[in-house]
Amino acid sequence: MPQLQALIFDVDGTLAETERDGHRLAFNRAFAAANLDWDWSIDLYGELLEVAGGKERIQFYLDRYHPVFQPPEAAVGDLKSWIAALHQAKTAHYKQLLTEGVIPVRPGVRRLLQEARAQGVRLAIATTSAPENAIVLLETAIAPDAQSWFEVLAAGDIVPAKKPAPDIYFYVLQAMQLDPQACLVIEDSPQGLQAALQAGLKTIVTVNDYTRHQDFSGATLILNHLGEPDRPFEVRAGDAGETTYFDLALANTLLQS
Ligand code: XBP
Ligand code: MG
Repeated sequence: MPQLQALIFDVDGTLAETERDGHRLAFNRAFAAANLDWDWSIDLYGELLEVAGGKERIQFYLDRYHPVFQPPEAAVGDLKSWIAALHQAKTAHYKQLLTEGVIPVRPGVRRLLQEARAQGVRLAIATTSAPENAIVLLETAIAPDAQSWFEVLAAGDIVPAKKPAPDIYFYVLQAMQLDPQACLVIEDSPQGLQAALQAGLKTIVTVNDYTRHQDFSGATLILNHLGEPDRPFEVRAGDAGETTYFDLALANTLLQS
């Protein structure tokens, strides 16, 4: 079995808990600014997370709750471009929220990234979210130069089919010329897990409030978070041995198991 060569990180829910107090609020701010009386509550948003991607999520919401919706008179073009414009406004609100510093990085993430950099383990991002969102999150929540830590930042519409399709992971493997057996993925959602597994990648899941009760069959290890030396993780499924926080030694053991 090969040694670990790369870690591939999902962004939303994995690097930081961005969904409830980040993306959700940004969607609602964009709706209000567009004079729409839509309000995505915490519970409703949990339901809408079934569909990855902001534009796809708006379309899913319309199909389910406003099936006969017509864009306002003034909107130019078809529904798809109207959604794209609304989503662009949402992205601006989201980036503004991030610069306010409301979203902290999850436990263990910065430590693991630093350990990987120190040991020459390559890093990549595979996210459904827009690239600019991922970049601002890296800069604001992790480090001003954190974008440069990642060799590939695969995001948003770079592949046409979003998670649970495996395309974004195939994209990363191709761009970095990596064998999937030499990589580990960190994800937080069943859609992300499915995408990674279909690309032949072993996956560690760190659950969050929205995903803790979901089905993660096929994951190599399921944790509440990556943990820190003074903040042990809880193992939800899988075998972490005696380890209490996720580090490269554990990553290598899991890769070779
Ligand atoms: C999570 C998502 C994203 C965000 C919204 O992506 O589903 O769609 O909720 O992002 P991942 P955009 O966990 O793969 O990072 O509005 O920018 O699409
Ligand atoms: Mg995610």
